[in-house]
Amino acid sequence: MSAKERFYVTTPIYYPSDNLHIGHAYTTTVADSLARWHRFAGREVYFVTGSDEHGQKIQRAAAAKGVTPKEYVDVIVASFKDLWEKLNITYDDFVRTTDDRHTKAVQAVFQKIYEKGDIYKSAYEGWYCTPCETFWLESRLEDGKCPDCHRPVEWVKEESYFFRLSKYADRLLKHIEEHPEFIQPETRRNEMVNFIKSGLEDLCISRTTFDWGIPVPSDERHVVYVWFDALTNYLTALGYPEQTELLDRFWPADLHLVGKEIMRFHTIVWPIMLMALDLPLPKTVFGHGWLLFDSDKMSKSKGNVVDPIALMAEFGVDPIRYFLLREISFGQDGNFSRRALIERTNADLANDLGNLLNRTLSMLNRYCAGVVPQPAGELKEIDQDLISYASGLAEKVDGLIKELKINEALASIWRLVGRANKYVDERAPWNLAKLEDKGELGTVMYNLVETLRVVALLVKSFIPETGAKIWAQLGLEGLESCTLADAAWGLLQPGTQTRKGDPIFPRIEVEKEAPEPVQEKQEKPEQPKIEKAAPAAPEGVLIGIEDFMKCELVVAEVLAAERIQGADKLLKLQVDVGSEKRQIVAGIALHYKPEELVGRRIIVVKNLKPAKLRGELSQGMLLAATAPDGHLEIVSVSAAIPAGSKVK
Ligand code: ME8
Repeated sequence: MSAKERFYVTTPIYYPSDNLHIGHAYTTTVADSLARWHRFAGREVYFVTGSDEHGQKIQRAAAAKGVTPKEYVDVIVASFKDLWEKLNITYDDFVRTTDDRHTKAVQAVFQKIYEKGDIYKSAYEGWYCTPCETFWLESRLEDGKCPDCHRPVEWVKEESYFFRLSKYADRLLKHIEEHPEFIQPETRRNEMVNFIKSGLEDLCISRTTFDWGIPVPSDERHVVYVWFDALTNYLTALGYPEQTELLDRFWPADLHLVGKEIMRFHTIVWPIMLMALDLPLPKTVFGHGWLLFDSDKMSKSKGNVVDPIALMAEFGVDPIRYFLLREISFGQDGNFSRRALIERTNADLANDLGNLLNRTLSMLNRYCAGVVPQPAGELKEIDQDLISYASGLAEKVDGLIKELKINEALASIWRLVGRANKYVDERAPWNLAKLEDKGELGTVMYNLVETLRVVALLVKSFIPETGAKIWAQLGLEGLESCTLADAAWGLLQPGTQTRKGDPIFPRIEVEKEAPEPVQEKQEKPEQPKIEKAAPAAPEGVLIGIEDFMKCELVVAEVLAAERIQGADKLLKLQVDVGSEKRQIVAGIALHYKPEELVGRRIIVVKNLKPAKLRGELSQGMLLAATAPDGHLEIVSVSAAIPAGSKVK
């Protein structure tokens, strides 16, 4: 039997100098989704994250609070773990650099490289950026400031140990050339190659002007430089310096996932440390882009960070996970905005996926008593089309995930969801249900439920709660033990009793453009103006006529209608409401072709606050009725009633 494939993935270990923000949640959500996917695909996975607790930055932050560094980090590290639990992160190990096992690993690494002759004692005199914990040559500064974070640097002069980076430059360049997958994406590889070619200086790897760090073996006046300390965590997690079974199984790492700003440490310093230790290099270091806020990098000092805990409390976990994974082209920078999050949730989760589940199970309840029927009869081309796309999808997603094309993997799953929604409209089960021979209805309903089963399996690594909810509504069990092979077409058992539940993603109504709410701002923002629409009045609650009269309903003639690019569900209508012309955006594109609407007299709520949908102004709302299976019809009157007529 061939050995199982393995996958060791890591995130950066974050600084507990402050609470984590959505940018940190991004890296960790990506790593978690990859780890979950590879486990699902039957691979042996090890997933490590942690906290980078030493260094001058933390020591100063603790002193400012009047507590010891350890007291300071203990509180913040607990909040990291709480965040990861809320975000459903399934790490196998969490390395704290204050763990004893880590001290042992760092001291062993230092000693081994020292004995090899690649560490020597000298004195450092030069610039240092404390927020980035980085030494800088004068020539690399920009306007005298740190070229990475643009904050002031400090002049440091102290006795230090140095690591002979320069000795390994050629070997590293050769490795990069021979292993194009080592540094990804390609733009980062080019940046790193240029950096190395511009000349590597030996690196200062100890400090003596403060003591919050791991002591250098046999010279305890020095503490190990925080990056030399932190990078070692990837070995600590496997039990280094012991020759453990974990180390044998999982080293070299398959993927170090990091933000692009710390690529130099991971693709130059870390590989050279490993070369000096005679250990193999990680297979891939991927430097992803930044999550920007108003096109600027989020950072505490700029006061523009978004708090993931507050977002999860408001929107739930899976909308946040989905947004991060789907919205941002992996490798590139992407913008975070509340508006984009709401639109993504509504379009992909509520409308596409949620609606497919809801309408399929409603129809199954109505036509088949909620029981999965036996497919019967010959397959039509439309059926074949759906089945063949769904059948090849698991393998396709696996390929995309292996290539780290995460947003494309999700897009390919959502193409199946889109196809299935279209399939409902094309195959119109409500018409098939009227036929005496129920064979074709059985085939169509089976195909829909089976599509949802496949979708639940394929999405569960990315949005785990959603996968589980769909699975439960389909009346299935044993999701945890399913593997990629279970996503093959046709494994759904006819006779399965489904259990329709509440909609899995209620739509979030957007009323107005609003400033983005942020975790912390120099000036407190006004109350966020994007509001969720008031929920529909519960059934049975009576309202007075004066409440109803507040609603100005009029007849409107549709003058023109068109699709909105990039929004499958929306149509943009130009209507005449008697007194004026208005634009209305309505989510009816799956039910009406634009040309079917022109000339119709529809009913609109004229005094609804204007809203923007996909950047298009909507000045009113049309009335429509939706059947439980999702079939939708617009309310309209004949041409005898002119535009502008009141409706009561
Ligand atoms: O650098 N967009 O820790 P750190 C995307 N301790 N990702 C972001 C982000 C943003 N706006 N902001 C942060 C350190 N990140 C070191 C690491 S590893 C041996 C030591 C993510 O707390 C991204 O992964 O500053 C980035 O590289 C990391 O957080 C920086 O976290």
